[in-house]
Amino acid sequence: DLVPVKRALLSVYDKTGLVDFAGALAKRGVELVSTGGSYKALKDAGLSVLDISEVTGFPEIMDGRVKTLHPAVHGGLLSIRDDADHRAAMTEHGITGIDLFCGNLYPFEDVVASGADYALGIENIDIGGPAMTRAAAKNHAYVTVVTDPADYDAVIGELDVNNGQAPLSLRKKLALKAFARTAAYDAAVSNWLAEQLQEDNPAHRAIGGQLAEVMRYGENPHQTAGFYKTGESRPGVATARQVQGKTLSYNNINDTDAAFELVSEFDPGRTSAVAIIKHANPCGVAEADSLTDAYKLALRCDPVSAFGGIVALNRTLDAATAEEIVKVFTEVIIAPDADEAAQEIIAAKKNLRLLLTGGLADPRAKGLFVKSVAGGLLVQSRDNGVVDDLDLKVVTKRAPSAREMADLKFAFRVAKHVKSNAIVYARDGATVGVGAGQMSRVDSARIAARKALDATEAAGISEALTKGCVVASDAFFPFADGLLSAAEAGATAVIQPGGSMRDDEVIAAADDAGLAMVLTGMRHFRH
Ligand code: 93A
Repeated sequence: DLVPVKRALLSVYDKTGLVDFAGALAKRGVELVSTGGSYKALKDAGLSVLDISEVTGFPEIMDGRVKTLHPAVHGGLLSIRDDADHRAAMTEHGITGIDLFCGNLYPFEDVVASGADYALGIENIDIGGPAMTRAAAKNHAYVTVVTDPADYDAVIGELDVNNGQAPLSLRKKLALKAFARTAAYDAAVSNWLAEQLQEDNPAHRAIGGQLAEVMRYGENPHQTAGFYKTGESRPGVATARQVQGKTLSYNNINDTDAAFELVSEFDPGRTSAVAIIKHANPCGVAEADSLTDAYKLALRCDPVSAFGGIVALNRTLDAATAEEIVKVFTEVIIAPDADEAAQEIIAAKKNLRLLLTGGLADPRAKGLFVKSVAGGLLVQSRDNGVVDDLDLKVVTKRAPSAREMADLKFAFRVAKHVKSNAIVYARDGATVGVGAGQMSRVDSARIAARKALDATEAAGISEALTKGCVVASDAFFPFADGLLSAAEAGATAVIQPGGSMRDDEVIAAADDAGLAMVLTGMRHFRH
């Protein structure tokens, strides 16, 4: 499993640690070969080194575009050392084996991140570097590939404990790292190109994230997890500044995203909105004149579930609202901003995370939504439908009152962010019961009604919160039963997409029950 390292090829853009590493190799009897700038750095440091053109017998041409793309290089990296035919080819063409490749690539990501124009971006796409990296990584049975200066010391350490030879375990580990690097590099190139061409490139963007963080575990402690960032500027959990608190867990990130995407539906120029999220579903959402009122109303919907929840706000967090939030055990607060007094109040709760996004996410923005299935990825455009843009049709004899209409829009806005089947009861700009994630719509309706009764009881009020409320459904009522169970609970108006084969039956039932009903023509499934 040990391979002697006799010849090394070094071709790095980032020359950090290069001279020390090459010097350490030379001291151990390794012959050095190098390219242009790397060669110069080594030579200047007094090391004995061969220029790559002495190996290829070919000059560097076309402004360096072709300097290492040569059979003498790739034959040296790819040959199977104990294969007779490969050995014969090496002898015939005068190819010497390269046992170690040390390389890092043109800084394409940095160059485009700093706003380079098209031509400069293209020029910074490294071709020869990834080719050598991949060749060396493929042939890790014989070759050690070093792509990260952070690994230089460890490689020398391994050579020392193994008599100048590289062990297979090291070569394998470094090969994996090398392929991960070239994969990320090509993903960055394709993402940039898609952006330049203003093309939506689902496959590329889906896999184009950069590993930003390795989490302690995933959804459960026996699962590993990482957070990949796509580099999109959308305000939210991936781009927010964490002001304080422990690092976010996998579930925290997922729930915080759901919470912030939901409050981003509420225009801060019109209203204050608060969402409290548990397990990616809202256990209370409200809008009001002040954030404090909105928070209290959101909490009223399901104070039991709000324990350990995520709170998202659509306006700058103020001290009065912060005082209310810290009364309940809360995992994360996310808001566009927080004033100083509010931050002081939050600071007293050391573990409570506070994330500031600098703004809200545009609910109408295009974007991608990725989900994995066995053996594949499902990619769809994000659900960017907004109820204000829809052509709402009143289909019942009675039209909703202005108050009902405002609540219907509110409830449908919220239902979009509730897992299907979603039923949302709302009154006066606040949810009063949420039924989420059931396999039948009528069950979601019953659960929402049940939760509204609990909330009424917890609030210690005599009149049921569902009395005179409205109800929203994320998809059509297939039968009249779900609608009737909402009417029974006290709902007076309904909003739903419509489009069922039995729409006529459902509309007739609504009329019989004296309900006003609005069809949106747009469904908001969320699974
Ligand atoms: O322009 S390239 O794609 N063509 C090549 O043949 C080639 N060979 C190495 N870029 C190439 N490289 C890259 O040059 C390496 O990946 C490395 O980033 C850089 C090292 O150049 P120097 O040693 O001249 O600084």
